[in-house]
Amino acid sequence: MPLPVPVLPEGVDPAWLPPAAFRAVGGRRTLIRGSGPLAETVHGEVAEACRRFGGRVVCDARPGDAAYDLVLDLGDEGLGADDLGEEGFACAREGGTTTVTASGGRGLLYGLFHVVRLGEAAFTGGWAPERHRPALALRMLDHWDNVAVHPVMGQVERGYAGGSLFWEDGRARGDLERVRAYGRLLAACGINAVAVNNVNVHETEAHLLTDRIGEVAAIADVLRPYGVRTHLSVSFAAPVVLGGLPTADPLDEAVRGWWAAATRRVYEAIPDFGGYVVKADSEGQPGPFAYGRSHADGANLLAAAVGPFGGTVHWRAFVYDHRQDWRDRTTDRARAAYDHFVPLDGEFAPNAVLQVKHGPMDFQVREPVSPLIGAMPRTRLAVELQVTQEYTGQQRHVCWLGPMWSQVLRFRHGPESSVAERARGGLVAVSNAGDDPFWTGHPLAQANLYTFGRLAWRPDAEPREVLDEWIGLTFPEASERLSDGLHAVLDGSWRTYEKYTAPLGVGWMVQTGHHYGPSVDGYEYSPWGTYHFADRDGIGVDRSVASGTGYAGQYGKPWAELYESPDTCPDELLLFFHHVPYGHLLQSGTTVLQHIYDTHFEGVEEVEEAREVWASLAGLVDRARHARVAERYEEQLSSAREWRDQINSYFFRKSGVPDERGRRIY
Ligand code: GCV
Repeated sequence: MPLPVPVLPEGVDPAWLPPAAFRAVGGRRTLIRGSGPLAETVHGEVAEACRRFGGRVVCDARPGDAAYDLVLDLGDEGLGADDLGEEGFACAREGGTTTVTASGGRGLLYGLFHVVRLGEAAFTGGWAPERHRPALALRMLDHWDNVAVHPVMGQVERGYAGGSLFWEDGRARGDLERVRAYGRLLAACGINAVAVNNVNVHETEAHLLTDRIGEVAAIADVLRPYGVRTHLSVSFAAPVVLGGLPTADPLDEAVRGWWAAATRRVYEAIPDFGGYVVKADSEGQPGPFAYGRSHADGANLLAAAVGPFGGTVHWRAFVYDHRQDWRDRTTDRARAAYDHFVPLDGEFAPNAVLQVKHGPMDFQVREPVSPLIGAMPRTRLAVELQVTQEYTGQQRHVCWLGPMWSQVLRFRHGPESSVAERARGGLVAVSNAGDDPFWTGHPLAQANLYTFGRLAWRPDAEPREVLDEWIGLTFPEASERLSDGLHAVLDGSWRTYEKYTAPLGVGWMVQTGHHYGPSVDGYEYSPWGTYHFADRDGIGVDRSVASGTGYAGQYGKPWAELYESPDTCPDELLLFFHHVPYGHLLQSGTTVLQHIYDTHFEGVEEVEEAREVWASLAGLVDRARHARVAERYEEQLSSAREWRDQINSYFFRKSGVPDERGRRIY
């Protein structure tokens, strides 16, 4: 039975799967061979395309029974699908027939979406056979969604796209059709796992593990046909909070028994459950430190519980002192994850994955790649990115993060392997989606979600080409003008955002709590370990080995040496690694202070230009989308001006040195 394509509620944007994206697949004679739930999903997709655009689809006939334009073959024969794994697919074109072969259901579905992306080209001329396999087995989204609305953080922590897709009024949504549509969008960009609740596990959410597992199972049921497995964030204190035990000590037998029993019940409800995500001893969450145990002890406790069922524990490495004394210059938050976890390398169970944020701090617009990723060869690591734009404009600003992620994934700590190669435990990102009609608040932020999925599949893909794919799917009738316009506003938007916000890798300077808008000293005298140390003479954090916190020494060659000296440290990270005078000459030839002035003026000018480009696209994109983006550009521009003026005035007042070009500073 074909699985019907999800029906979107009135007014909800189809994002990168509008019906017209399937025009080339419709209008064909298609044969689907093979059976199983994902073959039914594929069948439903093709049937819907045929319903709209003509053509017909036949299931399970023997090849050769008739001539087909498209054969979607779930089996071991044909194009040597045997070494493609569950998710790979091969495709070829011969004698007027395009064939996709896969040995697993997910592979077949990904193969179909590949054909959708190719459009007419999939059915034109001849082309060389192709084989596709994801570089990373786990491509996952973490949702920081609360089941019950949190008094401070709301329904979705750091969510800028309305309410949760999964939860409403303290329960799983009764109607999960939109979640089904989400699963379909995720499959179309290659994402295969979702954690459905916040890593900060409050009391209501803790119960999802036990008496409320049925709600998670209902979500898992609608995601499964799209090849998306469901994961759950759990509280390390669950044996105490839910089980009534006096302790959550990972070495206590009763605690181990409690986790084993609770996990067995989870798998009874969700047989293909992916596993647990854990934030422990981090920003107030409970963890093994309370019992004098290590994080390997903690992670292995849960790994033992999910292990018999094939599950995984994603144990987050975001462990640092969030109650630091700002007067204390010896403690450096950037060092913390490395200091905590490197001594544990080799101690984690094979199904315990250490999930490391890509930078050592917290998703700032510019950070070096975390040294921890290069320092734990005997541990399975997952790298965590942030698609939700907490520090990059909160989906009110255009900030396409593809180029940043691509740099991170290609970074090599040493000669042997890139970050993507070290991420054997997968690539994970905090989702930016919610129940907003455009899914992501800012319609152009959809490009970030799509790009994340595609880079997780192929980390060496050119981000610009991924953006082309997104444009082609989202706007199937896009003219060259529209496509050029979209590139013009998106391609450089991350660098534009960087220009008008915190300079040269120093980070923060945001308003406290919600993290939107400028406040240069917002976190300067706070306990969070996020300082810039600006005074009348200079700015930046000395993280050198010679005179600073020693963080630069956490890298191997060549980075440790490169970062150690202000003369060789890349400009864009200078203030992350060094405290320098305002007159310090950058490699670009300008002084730090003049760079700050110049980039802040430029950043605002670039937003003004982008706003104009967007205005010129009216009539080329649908009205609602155009209006929403136009409205957000007004906000972005006014916020960018505020950033420019606060930052420039702050440094002018501190240093007394005017802009050499005499522009207006307050
Ligand atoms: C879910 C930052 C965010 C928090 C988030 C935390 C984390 O501190 O501001 O909202 O908590 O990162 O990644 O756990």
